[in-house]
Amino acid sequence: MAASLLPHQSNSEFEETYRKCSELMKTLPKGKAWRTEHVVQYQGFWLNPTVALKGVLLVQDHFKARATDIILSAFMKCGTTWLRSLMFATANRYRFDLSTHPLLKTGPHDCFPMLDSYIYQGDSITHLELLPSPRLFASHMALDLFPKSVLASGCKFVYICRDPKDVLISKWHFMNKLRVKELAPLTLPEAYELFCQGVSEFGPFWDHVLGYWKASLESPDKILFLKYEDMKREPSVHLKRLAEFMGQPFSMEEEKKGLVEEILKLCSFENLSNLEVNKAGIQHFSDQLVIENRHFFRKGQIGDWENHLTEEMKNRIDRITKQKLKGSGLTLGASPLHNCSSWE
Ligand code: PAP
Repeated sequence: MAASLLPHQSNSEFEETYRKCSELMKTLPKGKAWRTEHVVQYQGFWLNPTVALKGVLLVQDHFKARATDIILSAFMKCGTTWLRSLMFATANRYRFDLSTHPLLKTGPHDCFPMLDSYIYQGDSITHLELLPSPRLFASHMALDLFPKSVLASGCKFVYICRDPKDVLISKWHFMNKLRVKELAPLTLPEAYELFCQGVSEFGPFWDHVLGYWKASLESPDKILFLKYEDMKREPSVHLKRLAEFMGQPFSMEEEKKGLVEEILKLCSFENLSNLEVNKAGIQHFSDQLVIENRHFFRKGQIGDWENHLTEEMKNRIDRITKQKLKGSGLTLGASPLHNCSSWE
């Protein structure tokens, strides 16, 4: 729907939230940030004060979830771009032909909004409310940061996590590309130390993962917990699980026609990263945050940490992971295979 057809959204009802945000910024504990100077700790999680904190508060105060919403959630650099494409292509497979698919022209980031960064842009709350059901959103928010009303709405979450060592390396590369010019680049030892201490935008990483993991055990029909490594190793197995969870399982006929493989090919790193829109396009999150699409595609591999971390660094992250996840039943990295024939 064209923006001009939308009713005018007055910002007055959000003024209270903006005022709260300014007040909070002055009082919340501060930590060193990866992209900007500092992050603030809000309800246990580290957030950029001008972008993410504002988004989280607006979601908490104003977002009205619907039972039919599906929110793709992840800590940074765990596979949002990939999952976004897969979910969009799966949900809309009856509408679009794969050869002229909108993903080929608009790229993954414009196919559905990142809730927490979109919500504070202009008339976005009105836009969100006018979107037809079922709505798809992406988010980096920890589950505990969502208001109770979202969970009570009966909406679904798809969560993707990844080996924290690869997350650290991916995030370190990404944040240095976006780092404000006035600051010297963040060195890997600095990023590593901050990551281990949990001081990392939207983190601590382990708390983020555990929140969704525990909720997925309690409500498996509402929260689908996926791992990047499993998706890489057995993509068709997990795409079929995803489609089923979304309430749109692939039929035998679709499977026989090879639709699962075609969607995987459309959304593959190789295909997406070579599209013009992903080489030259940009995302305008705010006046302070404009990201070139190409930065969302780096290597798309498992285990790149081996090229960067020493044995000692690796061991410390593995120790923290073991300690934090103890008793949860969760292990990070690849799970046992479902189907050996689908190894890449
Ligand atoms: P975000 O947190 O900024 O949204 P996100 O998309 O979650 O980023 O993660 C980016 C990572 O996914 C990058 O990993 P790398 O730095 O280790 O390479 C990126 O390359 C990878 N990625 C992007 N698209 C795909 C894809 N289609 N398949 C597999 N991996 C992908």
